[in-house]
Amino acid sequence: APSRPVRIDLVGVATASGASVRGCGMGPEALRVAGLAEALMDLDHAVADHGDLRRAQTSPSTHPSSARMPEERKADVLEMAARISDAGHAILQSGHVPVFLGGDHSIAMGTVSAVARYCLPRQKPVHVLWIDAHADYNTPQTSPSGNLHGMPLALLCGEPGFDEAFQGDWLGRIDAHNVTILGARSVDREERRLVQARGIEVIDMRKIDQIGVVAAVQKVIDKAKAAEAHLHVSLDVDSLDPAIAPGGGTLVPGGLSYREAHLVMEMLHDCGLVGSLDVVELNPFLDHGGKSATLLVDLVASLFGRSIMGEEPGPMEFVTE
Ligand code: 5AB
Ligand code: MN
Ligand code: MN
Ligand code: MN
Repeated sequence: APSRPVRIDLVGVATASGASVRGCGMGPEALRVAGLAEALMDLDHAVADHGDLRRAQTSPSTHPSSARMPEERKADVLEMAARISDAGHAILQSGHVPVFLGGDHSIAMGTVSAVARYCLPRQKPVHVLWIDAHADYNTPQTSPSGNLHGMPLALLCGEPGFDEAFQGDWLGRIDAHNVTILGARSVDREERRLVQARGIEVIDMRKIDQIGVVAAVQKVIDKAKAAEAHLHVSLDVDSLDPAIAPGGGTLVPGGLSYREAHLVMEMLHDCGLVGSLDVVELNPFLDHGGKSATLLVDLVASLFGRSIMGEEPGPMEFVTE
């Protein structure tokens, strides 16, 4: 029997302002071309595509990487975060499941704040599963690059060090104890210190090698289940091994394998707690013939109930009420 169908709303965010490598602004379109909506509809879900949020004006750059000024990019990121937050909040209010298509990972400022704005007033705790090669827990002081896609978790957890301009619905909305980072293998020195000080759970690649993804993900699921939480999943393409997902601007060797990644998604589906998703950092300009885009679509399909033998292991209960 098929899983309980839900209504899924796709929101593209065509931006690379949080990154220094350009191209992930094309991510949403590549995911569409790879058949995201069709894959979800094939699982009997209803899908609406809201199109892309994007900057009205694009300024030219002759650089292969973004040559735009950091201050200008920061203003873009913040403006976009506010728009994403409102769009996501409206979707959750309608009882639908938002799936945000990045765009660089700075968009999670807006996506997670949408979830927090919706859930927290309803006494629903928000747990975040951050699947990434990186911790994305830098502040402007600790960041080696200044790129905002390396900072969204710190901002969401209320880390000090962000100036007035960063005021917004995202600031400190998430309790660091409700965050798990899965798949990490590149954490900056100061960033590591902060993550440890705040008690964020990091299931890094070594830990995954040692205990396996099943035990790793089960821990996250058990915790979210006990708290009756809304689980938000933020999937960065660079969590995957570069051999299977070359389409990213910040690749790190030694990532999740094809089956590890699918198993994570299958388990997340079965737990029934996932109520929102980000798919970020896909860079079609660097991808090899749609390889990474196709893999991401298949992973999202697994998260929304695709299974090898079509079995229904239990009721799928999304938490959007
Ligand atoms: B991504 C780095 N830690 O802060 C930094 O791709 C990389 O969203 C951040 O995970 C990578 O610049 C951000 C060196
Ligand atoms: Mn990231
Ligand atoms: Mn990353
Ligand atoms: Mn990246």
